[in-house]
Amino acid sequence: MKRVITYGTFDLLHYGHINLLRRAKQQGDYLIVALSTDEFNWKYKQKKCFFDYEKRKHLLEAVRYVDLVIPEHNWEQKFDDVKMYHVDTFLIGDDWEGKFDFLKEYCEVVYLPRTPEVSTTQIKAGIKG
Ligand code: C2G
Repeated sequence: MKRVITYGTFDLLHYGHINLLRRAKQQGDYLIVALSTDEFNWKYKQKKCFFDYEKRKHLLEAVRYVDLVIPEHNWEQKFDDVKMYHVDTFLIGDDWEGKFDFLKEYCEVVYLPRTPEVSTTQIKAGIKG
């Protein structure tokens, strides 16, 4: 069984996220999503989420491509996650191109093109009008 892991905030889940998750699942048989906690988002990514962690987790668990959702508490946990979950492939959007190449000694590292025309920031701006 080929195990894939990806990381993210996935706030205001949209079709760009779904495109990523669909392609991630195509890379293997089992997809783990490490979902950024509210604390991690605020402290390290300066992101204030519209939906809190539990709501974002609930949404992701309803996505057919996702097999397991775990919390992302910090930048450093990727090493441990890859080992603990016997991950074969780490995958993320190419806005992170090159940033996680240090994982290459532990697993395959894949950067996929983002869906260019949609973003959570843009959706939030639209909500504000
Ligand atoms: N994404 C995408 N297309 C978009 C928006 C997002 O393909 N239009 C992808 C991103 O490249 C990422 C995933 O969807 O792979 C989740 O995006 P974010 O929630 O913005 O994740 P981010 O804040 O970049 O967190 O440790 C890594 C970080 O947790 C990644």
